[in-house]
Amino acid sequence: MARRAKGSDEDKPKKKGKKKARKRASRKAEDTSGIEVDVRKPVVAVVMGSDSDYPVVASCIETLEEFDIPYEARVVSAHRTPEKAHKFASTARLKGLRVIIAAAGGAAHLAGVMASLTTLPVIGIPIQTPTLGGADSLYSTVQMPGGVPVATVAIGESGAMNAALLAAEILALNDETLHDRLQAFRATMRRKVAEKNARLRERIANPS
Ligand code: C2R
Repeated sequence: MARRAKGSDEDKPKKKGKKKARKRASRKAEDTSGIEVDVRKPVVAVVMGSDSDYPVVASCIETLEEFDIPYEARVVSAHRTPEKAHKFASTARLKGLRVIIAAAGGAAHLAGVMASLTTLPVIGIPIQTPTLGGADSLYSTVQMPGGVPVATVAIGESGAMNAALLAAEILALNDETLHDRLQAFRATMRRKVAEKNARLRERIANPS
C-alpha cells in the first residue's frame, strides 16, 4: 500500500531503498476479509459523502500512499448518517488523527460539519456534480461562517491530489522525513516543467 513520492527514488541510494521496502512490507497485514491493510495508526482521515465520490478521491488516496502517510478512508454523510458523522469528528483527535480530508458533492456540508466538531485541520474537496458542475459543492464547502475554517481545494482530481499534499505539508511541520519527500516531489515537478519547456521550444523551432 505505502509507496514513495513520485520521482524520489533516484534521489535515494539503492541500499536505503531496499531497507525501506522491507520496512514498508512489515507495515502491511491482511484483515479478516483478506484485504491488505496498513497496520500503522492512521494520521489522516479521508471521509467522503458517498462511494460515488471515490473516482475523484482516489487521487488523494494515491498521493497519501506515495508519501507513505498512514490514513483511513470511509464513507460518512453529514446528511444521511448525522450521528456517525458527529461521533467520527468529535473523537477524531483523541484517536490520534491529525488532519481530516472531507470530500462531498452537491449540498456538500460534510467538511463543514467535520470542522464544527473538531479543532483538527479540515480540508474540503468539492466533488464535481452532473447538474451544476461542482459549483454547488464548491460554494457549500468553501463558504464557511467565520470561526469554523475549512481549507477548500479545487473541484475535481487536482483538488483531491492537492488535499493530500496540503495534509502532507501540515504533517511535515513536525516530520523531517516527510519534508524531504515533499522537497523531492517539488524537484521532480521542476524537472518535468523543464522537459515540457524543452519540448515546446523544439516544436516551435521545428514545426511539422
Ligand atoms: P450518491 O451517489 O450516494 O447518491 O451521493 C455525496 O458526496 C455525493 O457526491 C451523491 C452525492 O451526495 C453527496 N453527499 C453529501 C453529503 N452526504 C452525501 N454532500 C454530506 O453530508 O454533505
